[in-house]
Amino acid sequence: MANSFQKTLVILKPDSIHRGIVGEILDRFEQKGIKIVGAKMIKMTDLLLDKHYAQHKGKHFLPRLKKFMKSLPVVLVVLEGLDVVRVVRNMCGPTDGKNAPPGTIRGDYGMSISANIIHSSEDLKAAKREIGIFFNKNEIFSYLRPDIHFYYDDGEI
Ligand code: FUP
Repeated sequence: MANSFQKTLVILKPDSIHRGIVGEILDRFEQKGIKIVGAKMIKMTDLLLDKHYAQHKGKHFLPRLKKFMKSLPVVLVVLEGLDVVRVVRNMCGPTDGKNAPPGTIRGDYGMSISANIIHSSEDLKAAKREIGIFFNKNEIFSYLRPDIHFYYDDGEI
């Protein structure tokens, strides 16, 4: 597999679970030609959230955000694909669902800046850090999805 294949972390937040749209959202990634290489459901803890949201330490919205993120379990997913960090960020859309364009996940499902359905890693460095917070190496899988060649030009992969 070419080097520019990347992995990114997606978190389906408590509002996704509450609203029963986890499957629909994962379906979008699978249909885009992005591979699921890790998945689990967990209940967030303060320790995990403090690590994950380290760059937001001290921000006014953090206490509410942490309360929200602990309100129900979340589904953690590692996705793999060409330029997948950027592609998945674009699919999620801007932070505030009210500003997110139709066609994006936040634009199609959300009206909130805090209950905003989904998290995806901002860049490759963040993706590596965030995957390391939630997944052991043996929880991430490498397998062939036989249809994957149909999503790319031969020269791309
Ligand atoms: P994003 O990268 O789009 O997920 O957004 P940020 O990293 O800027 O913010 C992380 C999370 O903090 C968002 F998903 C929602 C929450 N947040 C708020 O609740 N209020 C704000 O004003 C900004 C962010």
